[in-house]
Amino acid sequence: MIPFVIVPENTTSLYESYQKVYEECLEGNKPCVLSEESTCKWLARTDWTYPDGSLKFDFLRSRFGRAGVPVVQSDEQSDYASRLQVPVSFDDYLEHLESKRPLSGINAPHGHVWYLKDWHFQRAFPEYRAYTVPLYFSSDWLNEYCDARYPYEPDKDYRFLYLGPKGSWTPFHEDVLQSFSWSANVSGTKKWYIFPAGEEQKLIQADGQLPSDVTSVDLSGCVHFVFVQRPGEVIFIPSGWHHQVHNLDTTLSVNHNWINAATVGNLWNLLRDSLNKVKQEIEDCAADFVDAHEWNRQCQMILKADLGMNYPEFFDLLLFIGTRRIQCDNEHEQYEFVRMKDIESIRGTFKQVEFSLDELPREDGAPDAIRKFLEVL
Ligand SMILES: O=C(O)CCC(=O)C(=O)O
Ligand SMILES: [Fe+2]
Repeated sequence: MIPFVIVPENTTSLYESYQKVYEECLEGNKPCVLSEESTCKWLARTDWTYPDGSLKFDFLRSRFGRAGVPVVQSDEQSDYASRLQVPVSFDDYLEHLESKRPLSGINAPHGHVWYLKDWHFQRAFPEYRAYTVPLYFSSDWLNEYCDARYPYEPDKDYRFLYLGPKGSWTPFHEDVLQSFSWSANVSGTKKWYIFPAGEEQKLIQADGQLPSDVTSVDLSGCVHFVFVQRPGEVIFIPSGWHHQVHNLDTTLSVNHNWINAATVGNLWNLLRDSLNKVKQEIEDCAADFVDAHEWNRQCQMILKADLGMNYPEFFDLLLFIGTRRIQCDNEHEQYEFVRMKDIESIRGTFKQVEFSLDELPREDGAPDAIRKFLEVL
């Protein structure tokens, strides 16, 4: 039995149901699924699919065909991170999906399965409002921050579109930065294998690595859920929960990663643990640095390369969101309970980080900004 909550979005009191889902699923870090009604009005569903749910290839081609998209080979068991992303045109990819002919311009044997992954569709077509973020997942510090800091960079957000044929799949992994993710099927069906945070430890192999394909290992001693996600449904994956995903037919989905007050503690723990590992790894070269500040700067550079975020960026994100919430100039103003949670969790995190501020590079202004911020609160 899968302990998923199916949440109808249109309850009589949206505010009450938002608060309930926020507490049970986001703070409780438990998965849930939103029913098909939560996406049925999306342009992505009305414009892109026929009443039988299949994709309107001609519409997609005429509207978005000239865009470049990233595809990966998806038929081999290979390390997730080391898969090579190949840029192709969306036109060529659609042609390949529809005709089953090899992907044009790519020198790969016939029959290879190509999966279009991590396309920053909203950045590519900002004027086309393909979908709206479900209310329950709207407190999103990460994309709010990216939009303000990097509004014109095509890849600097955490909003993605996926499209793959039957048989394409995503190996076993957890999402970046201890983030939450939601994933909505615009068309098609996905089979999910989902593991509560920490449960993946039971699957560590003799080589110290996690398996990339959990369908080929014995899962009997390991708590996990298998869920088949139908067209239109939205699945919520909690922070730190490993998962593996298979497309059971041609499937187009949109997916966001995000962090907020409910995950920020996990992210801070991840940053701290990862920085300690970086320091241990390069301990031998510590003497090569002129002073502690040069050493700290190098450690933060490696942290950024490893995780995609480091301390200065994390503090900048918190200061940005915290300032906005205090000034109250954000679009979720009516949801006062989330605003209060945001302020409280940022204050709590800054209280903890006060002791790590001397690990920042000298020129970083965060320590003063954080101290000032704590004075205001
Ligand atoms: O749909 C997929 O292939 C992967 C989706 C995923 O990993 C996610 O939404 O976090
Ligand atoms: Fe994922």
